[in-house]
Amino acid sequence: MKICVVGLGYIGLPTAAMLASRGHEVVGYDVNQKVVELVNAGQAHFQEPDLQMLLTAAVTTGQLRASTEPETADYYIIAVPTPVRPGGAPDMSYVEKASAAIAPTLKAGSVVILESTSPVGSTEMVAEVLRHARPDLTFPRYKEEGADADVAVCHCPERILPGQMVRELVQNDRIIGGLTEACAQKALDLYQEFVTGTCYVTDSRAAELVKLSENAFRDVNIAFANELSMICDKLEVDVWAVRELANKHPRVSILEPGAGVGGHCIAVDPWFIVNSAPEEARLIRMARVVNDDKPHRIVERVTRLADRFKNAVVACYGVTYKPDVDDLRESPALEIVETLAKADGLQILVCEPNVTELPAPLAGLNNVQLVDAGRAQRESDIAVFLVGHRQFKRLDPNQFLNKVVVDAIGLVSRPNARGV
Ligand code: SAJ
Repeated sequence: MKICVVGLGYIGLPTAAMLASRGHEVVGYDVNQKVVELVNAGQAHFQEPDLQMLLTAAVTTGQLRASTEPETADYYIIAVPTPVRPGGAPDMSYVEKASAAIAPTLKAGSVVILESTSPVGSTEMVAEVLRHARPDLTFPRYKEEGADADVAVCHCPERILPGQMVRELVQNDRIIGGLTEACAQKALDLYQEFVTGTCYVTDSRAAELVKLSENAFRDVNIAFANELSMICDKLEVDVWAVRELANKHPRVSILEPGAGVGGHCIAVDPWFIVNSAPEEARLIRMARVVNDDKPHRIVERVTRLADRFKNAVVACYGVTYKPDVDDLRESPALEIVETLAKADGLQILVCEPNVTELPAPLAGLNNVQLVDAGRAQRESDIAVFLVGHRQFKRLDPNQFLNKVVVDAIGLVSRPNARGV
């Protein structure tokens, strides 16, 4: 089978390498020349466990190559960004451009699969763009079964967790949403080859909303935990004790409060639901507001505590969007550190084992330094724990007994509940 993967980013690159490792001829199409060169040189352009190994094998065996031009294929997998515009509307321009770019290369029998997380109706939009560009071919319409179209169009949303992408690509269950049942069947044939989880077949709109619901569910549940942490701060109760003990109930499972919600998915996708159903999506919208507010609360707390010192030295542990990744996208920890760095009179020590230099918003600020954990501990007045990297979990909590600590992630202050 020949497969054209459109977009060699966080989802497209592991997917392309995986499909190549299963013996398919894969061409990765990306508009970014630098990414194409790196992939052709067998180099991943971001860190992800096992990805480099998979990619090296795929490129050296010649099963995977990258190009700045799309090529005619049996299957097309679109994995391009779907960001949110200020105000909450989705920016579907990358999907539209990707669809327009592949349209001239389609042949009768091609299957086009949208994997990018997208608002309800997007798969129909892709079919519309293709139909407009290729009047010589027939395309399916939503739930219009009957005569087979020349080209099948589906939505099979990606569901892989950064940090575990390669494993989850194979093991996770998949949702296969066809514009028609015949479309879904064709996509199913591809996914069943490499997915060891179950593939569930549904229609494209349901598949779109399933994916959005997964991330909105997580956002709402994290918002509950973050709101609880703010309530606990106000009432001077230890949120970690409350969470631990409430979770002893057989039907309660409170997620972890933290610095806020980051990454390119959970902080973005709920807006697609809110934008499509603004009157109805009240809880989902409020969860976004609560999670977006969390970094401000942490900044307020640190600056209030820093007033006790003259030119306080603040050690910030972690700037990535979550533990054990080097990804800084939409990172609430980075937002917190940046705001503190721009506040008056604070010296900031950044301890982040997953980066080798200060990230862009902090580089060049003369009150900010990237330091190791030892120096951060020795030289700081205030320790602010923002991301629970595995290196930080090995720190001895006793080292921080004589410091002012703001522990957003329960790293050193997490109590053990005593069961008697
Ligand atoms: N977080 C908390 N408390 C928690 C769990 C997470 O504050 O208890 C924070 C993290 O620190 C991070 C953010 O939430 O800032 C999101 O992290 P995450 O690990 O929950 O999820 P992502 O964004 O890395 O990946 C999600 C996953 N979706 C779900 O778990 C429902 C993944 O499976 C999706 O493929 C991915 O979004 C995506 O691409 O949509």
